Amino acid sequence: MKGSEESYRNMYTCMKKIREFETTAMNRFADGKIPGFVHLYIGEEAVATGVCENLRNDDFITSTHRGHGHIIAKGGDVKFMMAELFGKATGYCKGKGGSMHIADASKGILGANGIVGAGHNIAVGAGLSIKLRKTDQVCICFFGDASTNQGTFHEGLNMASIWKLPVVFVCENNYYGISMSQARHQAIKDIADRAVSYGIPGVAVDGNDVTATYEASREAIARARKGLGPTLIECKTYRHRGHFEGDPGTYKPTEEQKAWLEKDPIPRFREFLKKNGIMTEDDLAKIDNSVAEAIKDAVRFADESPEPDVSSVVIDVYSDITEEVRVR
Ligand SMILES: Cc1ncc(C[n+]2csc(CCOP(=O)(O)OP(=O)(O)O)c2C)c(N)n1
Ligand SMILES: [Mg+2]
Repeated sequence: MKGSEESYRNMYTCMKKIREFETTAMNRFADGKIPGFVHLYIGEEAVATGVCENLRNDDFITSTHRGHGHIIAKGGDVKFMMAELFGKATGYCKGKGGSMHIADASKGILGANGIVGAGHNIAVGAGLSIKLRKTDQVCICFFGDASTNQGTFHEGLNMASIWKLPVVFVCENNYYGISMSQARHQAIKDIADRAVSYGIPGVAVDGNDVTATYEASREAIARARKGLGPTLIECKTYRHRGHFEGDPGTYKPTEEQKAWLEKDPIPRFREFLKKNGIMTEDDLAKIDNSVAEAIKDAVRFADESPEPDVSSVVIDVYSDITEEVRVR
């Protein structure tokens, strides 16, 4: 047991917060409250949580279409996130971006992203900026298994390795790209092996064990801060839901789903904390309650917020919009 008690507490709270946010989004989507698409992170909480516990506010992350967990773990505000999902004027993108465009530059959150594989080179850009500014910040690039077949993955790792950029590439291998299993979309088992081509360290860890994601990323982040270059970390995990809400996920074998549910990262960490005398059932229940309250507050805030005014429809949508067009 290497982590501090404070880190363990933070990580339990963070995983619960993500789960509560996602379960609420799932229910409100089913009620018809949330327009557009939502891709939930339920089951994968230990990845974003363990990694981001090692970050500072001035570090950066890039995210994906399945971004809620990354954003919460990096300190995103759940009230503004929920309002954005509800399409309200108080949301992160003033209700015009939805789940896949949430960003918060004040916290180094460089954006969720609907384009699979787009984050790799945004992270390389952030890494280059850190290097040129000579700071000891890092950028974490989160991405899925299927995105490692995109050219951007290979281009990104190549540039980051040759320039020794402070980027940690964190692959969330949940074994599926939509309905296509990993075994059908690539001929390798461990995505971490792809690091060899770029002469950088590659490690595969149990992505449902938050202590493992925390430890592996701690080492990679320390390395990056010292100017020793990038690392590829593969976190083996599983999404409990379909690819997006509305996908029944019938392509996932029942036995496979059952086996992964037994490895759910949250009950597992709960047991670990109790068994090692780090937290009691009472401590954990207090966190559960306060997290549930925070998410209820976020829903209340989103529910009570106004819809965006129609006059704002083109504002912040085009980068070269003129003042004249704005006021019309
Ligand atoms: C460039 C591009 N190609 C295809 C898609 C359609 N698409 C959306 S999500 C997805 C699968 C992504 O799988 P993975 O990278 O493993 O992430 P996961 O959904 O499993 O978290 C695809 C193909 C897209 N959004 N962007
Ligand atoms: Mg995947």
